[in-house]
Amino acid sequence: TSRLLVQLAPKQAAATIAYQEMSKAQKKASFEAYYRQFADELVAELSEFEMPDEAVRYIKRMIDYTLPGGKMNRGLSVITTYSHLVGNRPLTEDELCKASVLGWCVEWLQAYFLVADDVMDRSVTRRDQPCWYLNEDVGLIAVNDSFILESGVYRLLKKHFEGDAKYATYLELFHEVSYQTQLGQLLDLRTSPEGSGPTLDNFSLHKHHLVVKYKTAFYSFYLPVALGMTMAGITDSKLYDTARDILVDMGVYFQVQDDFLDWWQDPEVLGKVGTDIQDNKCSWPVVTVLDKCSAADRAVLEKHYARDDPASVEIVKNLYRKYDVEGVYNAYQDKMIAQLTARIAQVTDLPPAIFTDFLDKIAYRQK
Ligand code: DMA
Ligand code: MG
Ligand code: MG
Ligand code: MG
Repeated sequence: TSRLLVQLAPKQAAATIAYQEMSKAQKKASFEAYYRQFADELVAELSEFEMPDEAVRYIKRMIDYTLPGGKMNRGLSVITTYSHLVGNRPLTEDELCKASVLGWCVEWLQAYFLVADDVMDRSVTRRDQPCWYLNEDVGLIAVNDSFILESGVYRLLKKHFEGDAKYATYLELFHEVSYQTQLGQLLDLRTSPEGSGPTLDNFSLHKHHLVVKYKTAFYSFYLPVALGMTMAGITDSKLYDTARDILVDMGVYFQVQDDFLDWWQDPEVLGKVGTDIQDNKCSWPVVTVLDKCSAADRAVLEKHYARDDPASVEIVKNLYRKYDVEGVYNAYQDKMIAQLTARIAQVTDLPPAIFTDFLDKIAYRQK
């Protein structure tokens, strides 16, 4: 082995990347360049599965439609985490490639959830374009497409990590958080049954917390960091507990932002049209109002929430204004950021920058 190391050393030394010194735009460009490589790998191996040209073209179109164009916070956080854990020394090309595979696997997982989520939520736009299922030749085929996106995670992991001592841990992490997310989506959808009219009695801040913890926090926040930790060779479960505690709460904050922006933000800025009011969602603005509104206003909500009618939606939004959901939200953000910052400052067994970097990406976000 020592002879092998000597042979490899010059090549690796020549190909090191000072990741922390790269600008935000450079990090994004590097990550995006890997997208083309990984997407092409998945498309190329379809010939081994006897897929006719038409099917290959469809899958290529589907992944190119559903994967790029997001903020890529989740994927990029895998690389940032790893980089902090190795002391911010320059990464070798091999390390950057591996961390980028894991990052893109998180983005593939996210695309899988979003394609299915948009069907179930009957959403209209996502990342500034019509939702995938709304393409004329797609429709409910999008359900199977979401499964193909999920398989992309495992194809990429197999291709790049089969035989690696950490392969099973990576698989385990993706399986675990996928199940948590699916359970969260179940709670989200069962709390908002379709065609039932409002189900306000099912809604509460407590219920909201449970839904968003499961549907969003684990896969969006814990997963990327846990992957970076695994790649860096961390095995102590206590460290994963420390990370999970902070990141799950950061994820809850992130989904409260998503719920608030759903009604408050201009769809042009957000890249998607909000549907939570029409969809009878147990979303943060409505539980915030329910928590403090009069019986008369609760009756107004009973009448107008969950109606696919612009006049009813406007009445609900007026109640959000009446009960100053925006002010409550601003105070909530300040409180969450202060609390998370204080907790991060207490972390001694992991580099706190892992968490501050992630928090900086989402604090006071507008989209
Ligand atoms: C997002 O919930 C959760 C998952 C697992 C996709 P959401 O429906 O509020 O997301 P969006 O607002 O992006 O449709
Ligand atoms: Mg949705
Ligand atoms: Mg949803
Ligand atoms: Mg939403």
